[in-house]
Amino acid sequence: MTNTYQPHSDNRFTFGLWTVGNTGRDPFGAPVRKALSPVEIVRLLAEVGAYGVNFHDDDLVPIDATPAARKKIIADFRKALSDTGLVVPMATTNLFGDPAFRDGAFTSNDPHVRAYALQKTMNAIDLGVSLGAGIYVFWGGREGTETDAGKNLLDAQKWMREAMNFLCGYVRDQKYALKFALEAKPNEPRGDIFLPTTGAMLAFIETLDHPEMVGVNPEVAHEHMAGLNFTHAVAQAWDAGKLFHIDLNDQSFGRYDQDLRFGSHNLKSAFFLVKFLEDVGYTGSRHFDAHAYRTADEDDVKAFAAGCMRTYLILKEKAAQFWEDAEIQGLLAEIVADDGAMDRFKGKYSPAKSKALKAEAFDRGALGRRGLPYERLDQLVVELLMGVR
Ligand code: GCO
Ligand code: MN
Ligand code: MN
Repeated sequence: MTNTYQPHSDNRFTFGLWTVGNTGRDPFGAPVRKALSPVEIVRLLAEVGAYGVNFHDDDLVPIDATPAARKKIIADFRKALSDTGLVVPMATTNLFGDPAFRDGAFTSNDPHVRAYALQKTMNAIDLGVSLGAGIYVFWGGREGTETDAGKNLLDAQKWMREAMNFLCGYVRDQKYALKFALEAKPNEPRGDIFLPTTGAMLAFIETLDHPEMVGVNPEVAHEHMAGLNFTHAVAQAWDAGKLFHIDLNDQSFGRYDQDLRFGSHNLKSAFFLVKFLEDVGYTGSRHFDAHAYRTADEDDVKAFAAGCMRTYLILKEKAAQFWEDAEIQGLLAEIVADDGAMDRFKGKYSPAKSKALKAEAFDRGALGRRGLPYERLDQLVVELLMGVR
């Protein structure tokens, strides 16, 4: 057992420039913290022990930067990366901030906006790849509607598919070793965002020309905003071989998009999530897409970032303890007990199996009388998390 919980590069802990760089501006109030430059953010992340830094094109290079300014910003950023050893595992496009995207980017009703969105993304892909990104995230914050009176929903699906196919074509043409990760969110900033859940994204991916290049980037807050179990969504993505990236944060169910420090709100869900990722051996980035409370000053922002990683590592230790706890394991063994009698019906269909299964006599009453000690098991997990085991 360790009590240091020091982040290590193996943990693949990453943050976006926009996360620790968040100035606390919200719909009701002005910024409360000074804007940090990308170089300052890289230094801050190195100080707290992060492995990598991700960015939107516009986080790094302002959308209206001159070519000379762009060159200098990128050179300074590169130097900060090499000074600190931080890497850039993921990049993404801001397709939501500029007024041009007020009706969406790839699904805007305006063909000029759709074409501009493709151009902006190709440029941002070039930038991301030049800085080492292997994963490219797509979060379509403005892809959606407030009213369904003005947008043909089938056109929107088609435009989204055409955009992904076009950009996969571009990446292949450039011979970039880059994979796409699609991030679902049910709403905010649009009233309803298209493809609102990780499950919807997984189904959409199968309709693309190159589904093997495209996976998902599920985010805790986004499934919780939809009232869903995040770990179940992650498990489905993992089962499909599509968990290319993950956005960790926290969120109170039924609230506005909060982006809270990882594990700060639903500690038990965070535990089951970390346990799942560690159990299956997920090796991708553990990206914290969160920001500090608006009350935070710069020191508190560091505490926020360190807290995300520390909580993850503590929960990882708890997950290992779960597997070592004899009482928990005893109950689990009882719950999943298998006497082997049903082995002859398992697996692939065959006519003989179906015939035998139809002829089998089941004692339905006995099946229904069997209780399961989930209460006892769950209490043990709760006590494990409370630190008394
Ligand atoms: C949000 C999203 C974004 C994306 C980011 C990367 O709710 O605003 O989570 O933070 O993750 O744009 O694509
Ligand atoms: Mn989010
Ligand atoms: Mn996100």
